[in-house]
Amino acid sequence: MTSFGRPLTRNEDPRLLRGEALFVDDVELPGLLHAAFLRSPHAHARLLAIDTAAARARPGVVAVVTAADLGEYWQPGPLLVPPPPVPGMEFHQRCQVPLVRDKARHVGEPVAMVLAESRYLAEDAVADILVDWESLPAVGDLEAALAADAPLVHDDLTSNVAARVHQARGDYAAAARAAHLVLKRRFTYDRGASIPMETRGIVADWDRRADRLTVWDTTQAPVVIRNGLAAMLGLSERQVRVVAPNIGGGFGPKMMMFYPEEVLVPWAALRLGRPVKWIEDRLEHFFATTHERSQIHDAEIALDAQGKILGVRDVFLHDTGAYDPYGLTVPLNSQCTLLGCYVVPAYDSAFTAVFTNRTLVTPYRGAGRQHGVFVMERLLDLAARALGIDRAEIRRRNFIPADAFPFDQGVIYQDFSRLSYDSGDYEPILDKALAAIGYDDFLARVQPTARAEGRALGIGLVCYVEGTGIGPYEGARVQVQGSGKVSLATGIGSQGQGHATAFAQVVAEQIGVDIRDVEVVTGDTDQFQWGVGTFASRGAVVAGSAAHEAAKVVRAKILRTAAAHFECAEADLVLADGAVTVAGTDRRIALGALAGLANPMRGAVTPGTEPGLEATRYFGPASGATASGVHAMILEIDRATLRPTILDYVVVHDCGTVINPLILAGQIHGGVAQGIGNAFFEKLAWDSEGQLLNASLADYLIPTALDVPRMRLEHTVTPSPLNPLGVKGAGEAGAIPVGALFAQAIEDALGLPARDIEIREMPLSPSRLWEITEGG
Ligand code: MCN
Repeated sequence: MTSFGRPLTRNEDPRLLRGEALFVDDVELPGLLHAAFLRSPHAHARLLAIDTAAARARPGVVAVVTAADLGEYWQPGPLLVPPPPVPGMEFHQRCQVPLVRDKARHVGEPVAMVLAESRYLAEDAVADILVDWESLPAVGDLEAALAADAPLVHDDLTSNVAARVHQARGDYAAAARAAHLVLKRRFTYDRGASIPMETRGIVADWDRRADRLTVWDTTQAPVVIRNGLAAMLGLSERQVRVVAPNIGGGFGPKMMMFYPEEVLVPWAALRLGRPVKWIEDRLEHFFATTHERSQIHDAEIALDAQGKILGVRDVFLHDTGAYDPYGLTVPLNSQCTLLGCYVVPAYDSAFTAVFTNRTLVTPYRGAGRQHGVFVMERLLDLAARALGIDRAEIRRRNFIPADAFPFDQGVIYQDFSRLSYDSGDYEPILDKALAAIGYDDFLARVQPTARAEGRALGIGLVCYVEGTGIGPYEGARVQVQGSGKVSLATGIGSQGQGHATAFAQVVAEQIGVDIRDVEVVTGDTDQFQWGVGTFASRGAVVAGSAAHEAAKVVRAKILRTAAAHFECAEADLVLADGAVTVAGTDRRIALGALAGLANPMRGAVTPGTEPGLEATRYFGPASGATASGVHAMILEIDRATLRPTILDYVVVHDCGTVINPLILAGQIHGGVAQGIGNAFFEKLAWDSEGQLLNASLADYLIPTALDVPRMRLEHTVTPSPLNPLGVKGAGEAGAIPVGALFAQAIEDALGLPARDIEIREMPLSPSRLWEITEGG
């Protein structure tokens, strides 16, 4: 029976559950040194002098490294994502240096690295380092950063503007003039952190006999790290092996290539000839691992009297933090995703990315899409309220019709192509969601009854698209081994997405083996040489398709080899259960034995043939696949404490063909949990000087299992025509719409329309909600 599409439990779980899986911190090597970092306590300060003598003198300390010690290796990191090809755009690239030499630009920026026999000694020695700082006024606030007299984060620029991008199509001014209603509002979405269970970590080992550097790294992009490290350290790519073993969550920030520690730890291992380990502690994680979200939007929507959108205008600020190595991925995603599931005849959107003295901003699950969805869905909610149209109905009236795909949105997207939705059908998704949550019954019966009892119950429903599966490419090698097991290697890494199972299902589908007999290797550059990384929900689409293509070639080789062996036609063969059988006979050969036949001592290589049952294939999609969905929620607000309790939560999701529904459900559940955190718990609090005030899990609250409701998940399937599996990605969908959903459901629960109070900011908290609703 085929395994593709079945909810199989994960191949990787037994080892993980038994605690036997290798994580970076499990790597122990003889002679291991431990690194600890002195980090800037200031958001903005000039480094006048640094005295490391006491630290160096401490017993057990092997080296103390400052910017001066790095010599030619003291270079800003590479620009990871170049600016998009939008005509007239402005972009100032400022990448982070490995150690502060002249000026620190955010709290937590590395200043010195101590290498010692233990982490304890290294930490003690960090405390011995004396730095003479000249503290400078800092830019800790997004809007203040643009004031004429704002301190400059980068002295060589004339302002804190990092980029300006304007994309427009249609005539918004004319749309607004013709409109029955023009609604203009300000929306804010504040900063959050991704908080993976495992923080970042690196172990580097220079093997002088083999002339090779091995780096275990919690990265989402092992091949890119391998190539970059080779270039930065003056080694060939062959000399560097990067292994991203099991990783306890990445969510985007582990895609940041390169963090200073990612260069410094391998550099130290090479320099000292001893292996070096650094594991980020949770405090460091708050300051030194990238954040996301903070934007301020001034948006307006123009509609006719029936609620048809005539145009949208959006002008927004995006906080990029102190450096912008990741280019404009996040604000560009916000700009594009705002268009959502809707026909927007005129769109005019301009953003300014702004340097601040805060931790860098790079993609975190959703990668800017939350903001776009929040702004658009809120505009529609408020417009529906003003026009007296039902919330579901106003969305339905504006959906892109099912026969309009592929649908050109006319804006430049994250992958620098023009954003085009490959396929979709939004009305059935909405209908399923309305039915599942009991929308009509809730409004007609449940809510009035609850209100009569003094209870504040509200319903929300939010539509969204998720751009997934962008290129440029991934590759896969499939090989039948002599043991009969099938191996699959790809260049991407896994951080918990279940690739070892889902990709095994893709391969097993072609080769007719049990998925437990498919050994999937991801994240080891010695196993697969090329690849880009796990981000933008592209694993299933891009690496999955490469695995499919490679497995198809292997299947053909299997049948060809078996036909020659049995001296029969390929059409007479059945490939199943790890063996090839001549149909209707007992003539059978196991795949392992066939692999031996395909790779004999003699005669395998004749002109035009190659030995072995193996193949390598690459897949690069023409453009991304657009998944879509509706989340609907019923919640109750405790009137005394303003704490919400989610009573029901429905997700209807279309990610094309589903490889493994169980994994998919896990992806959605995890995403929603993170979305709930972003919406109602998690907010990084800063003072105006760029100091982070809640850098601990006691102060920065993340949702617990008790805060995450049971979810009901349903699917529709609109296959993508852009890849052979028909799949679309699903990794970020859970997180994207939750903020907008909370805002709508809370307004509904508190009966806010009547009181003319609007929720236009994320994240919320009971106290913030009290301020909004009570005017505190
Ligand atoms: N899948 C499926 N059928 C589909 C689509 C996906 O069965 N139609 C399965 C895939 O085979 C894969 C999983 O769902 O096993 C996620 O696939 P995909 O949507 O392609 O996402 P990626 O593999 O590219 O993973 C990246 C994505 C992103 S962008 C973030 S952020 C995120 C996420 O995955 N980070 C995660 N989910 C995460 N899950 C865990 N546990 N940890 C993270 O860091």
